[in-house]
Amino acid sequence: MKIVVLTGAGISAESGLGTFRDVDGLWTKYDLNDVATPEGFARDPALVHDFYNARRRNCQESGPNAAHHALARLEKSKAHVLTIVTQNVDDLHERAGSQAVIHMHGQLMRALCAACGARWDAPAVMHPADPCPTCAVPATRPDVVWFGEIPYAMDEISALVAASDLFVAIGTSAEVYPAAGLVEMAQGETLELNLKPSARANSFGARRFGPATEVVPEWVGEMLN
Ligand code: BV8
Repeated sequence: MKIVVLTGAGISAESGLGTFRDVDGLWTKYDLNDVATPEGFARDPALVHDFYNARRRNCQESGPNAAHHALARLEKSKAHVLTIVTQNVDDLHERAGSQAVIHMHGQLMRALCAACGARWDAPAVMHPADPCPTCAVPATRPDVVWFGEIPYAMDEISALVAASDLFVAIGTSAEVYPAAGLVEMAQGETLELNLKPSARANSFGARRFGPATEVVPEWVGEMLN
C-alpha cells in the first residue's frame, strides 16, 4: 500500500520537545505573532533567533522516541511505500532512520538567507548580524515556514495524499492549515493516531487515542504482520 503519514508536534512530545497548544505548550510561553511570523522577525530578529536557538539546542539534546523508530522500521521493511510529511521542524524522523521525509514547515537545522535565498546547515546558535555565507548580507533566518508564509512542497504533498491508499495523521491538533486540510484530499482510508481527538477527528475513517510511543508501534506492528 501507498501510505502517507502526517506528523505534528505530538509525535515529538515524548522526546521532550514542546508541543504548541497543550498545557505549557510553546504558544502559551511565546506569542506566535512575535516569534513565528515574518512581521515578528522584522520587529525583533534577536528574539526570534533566541526562540529558535533554544529549540535547536533542545532538539539536539533530545532523541527520537519509539514512535519515530516504529515509522523508520515500517519504511525500512518495504512492506509498503511510506512517505512521512511532517509539520515538525525537528530532525527526529531522520535521526530514527526515516529517509522519505518532507518538511512542509521547514527545518530547525537549516538556515535561509532572506536576501539571496541561499540555504545551508544552520549553526547551533544564529544571530541577526550573521552574514549570509553566499551573499554576505546579514539577512539570515531559520529555514522554517512562519504563519502567513507558503508551506514547502504543497504540490508534491497534495499529489501524494490524493494517490495514497492510507493517510495517517499522528500527533497533530489539526488547527493549522493547509496541513489540517490534507485529510480532505485523501481518496483511500484515513486514520488518526493522537493523544485525544483533534479538531478534524471526524474527518478520519478511524481513530485511535493514546501516547504516540504506544499507539504508533502498535499500528506499525499490525502493518508489518
Ligand atoms: C499559509 C513552523 C497560505 C515554525 C508552523 C491569516 C493570515 C495568514 C494566514 C492565515 C491567517 N489565518 C489563518 C491562516 C492560515 C494559517 C493558520 O492555519 N493559522 C492557524 C493558527 C489558524 N496558516 C499559515 O499561515 C500557513 N501558511 O496558510 O499560507 C497558503 C497556503 C497554501 C497554499 C498557498 C498559500 C503556514 C503555517 C505554518 C506555520 N508554521 N511551524 C515552527 O515550528 O516554529 S506551525 C506549527 O503549529 C507546527 O508546524 C504545526 O503545523 C502547527 C500545529 O501544531 P501541531 O503540530 O498540530 O501541534 P499542536 O501543539 O497544535 O498539537 C499537538 C497535538 O499532539 C495535540 O493534538 C495533542 O493532543 C497531541 N499530543 C500531545 N502529546 C502527545 C500527542 N499525541 C500523541 N502522543 C503524545 N504524547
